[in-house]
Amino acid sequence: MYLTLSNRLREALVRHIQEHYAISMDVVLDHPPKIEMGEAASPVCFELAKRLKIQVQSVPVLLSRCREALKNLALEARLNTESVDVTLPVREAPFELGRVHPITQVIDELTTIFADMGFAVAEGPDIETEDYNFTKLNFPEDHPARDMHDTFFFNPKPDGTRLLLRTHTSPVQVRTMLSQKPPIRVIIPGRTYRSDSDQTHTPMFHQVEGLVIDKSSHLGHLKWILEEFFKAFFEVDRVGMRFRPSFFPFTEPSLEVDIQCRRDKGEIRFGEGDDWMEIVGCGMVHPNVMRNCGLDPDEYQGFAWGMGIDRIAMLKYGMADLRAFFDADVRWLSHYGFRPLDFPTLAGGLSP
Ligand code: 2NL
Repeated sequence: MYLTLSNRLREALVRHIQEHYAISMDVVLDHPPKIEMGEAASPVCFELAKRLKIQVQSVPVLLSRCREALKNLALEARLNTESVDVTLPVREAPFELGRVHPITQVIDELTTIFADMGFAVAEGPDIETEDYNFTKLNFPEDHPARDMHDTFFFNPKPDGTRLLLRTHTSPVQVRTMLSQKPPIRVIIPGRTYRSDSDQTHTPMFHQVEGLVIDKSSHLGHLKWILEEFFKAFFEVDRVGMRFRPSFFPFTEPSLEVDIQCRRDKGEIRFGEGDDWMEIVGCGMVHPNVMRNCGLDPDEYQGFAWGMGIDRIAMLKYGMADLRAFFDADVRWLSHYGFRPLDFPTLAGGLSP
């Protein structure tokens, strides 16, 4: 073990040892600053102790005294040089400087709204099987969504099956139905992936889907849920809705929902005006999907819906370009981001 001291410290230590332990200063100073205390330490220490004219029981005792002396010196030096100016203004704490991404904020907002209606949040993996992403959801084998051009597939496994990046959050509903007994009331917010890239599409985007399964759940319930959601989310007292027939492989009947809006010089207001905006797809869960997920369609029925989180975030907070969401530009985030402690509550107003 080496004990290496700067001259300044050595002198201070010498002074300190002399004052506190009455050890001759000359001897310590005479000694070279590097003291070896390895295997050959005992003769050195013995010699040192003899020359110091004190009773040193062991090397550790000497070392711990030195260590203590050094600590005291360091503390003294800090106390002499440091000062606290209590009149300075308070600096912003780091958590005040950070910002919550609008996607995270919107997920927090919609989770709060659906939680108030009794929905749980379910999560699942981003990497899925073809079976959970397509087959169990009643996609025919030759459906275009299964195409390499639209979906990110991994290389096939020896048994021929392929993993993929989920193209929607529906596989999580499949997992929920396979593992839970109805009544089921869940929402699934999360990342989804499609091979698509332009001003309104990014290869990774966010979706929230909802699923309700019980003995007699029907489209009337769905209509109420969506209406309450849109009123709470867009913070308006009323909102007109329009249901149009549509098609999805996993629902029957399938519907597309428009909400009433007014487009005014680039600004959009919901719940007024005579324009419509398509915002959500939905329907009654297809009996084939129920069966594929272990539920008897003669005993249970339910509905599901899905919408884009990025899109409703852009609509609510007036952000024009989707691609900026994922550029990780701190300037964008400090402008559009939210303060971390302003989390959404229904009582306090969803958005700050
Ligand atoms: C859209 C449409 C939709 C669903 C998602 C769903 C999930 C299961 C069964 C049945 Cl497990 N349906 N989800 C249903 C209808 C529409 O999303 O346009 N999304 C952006």
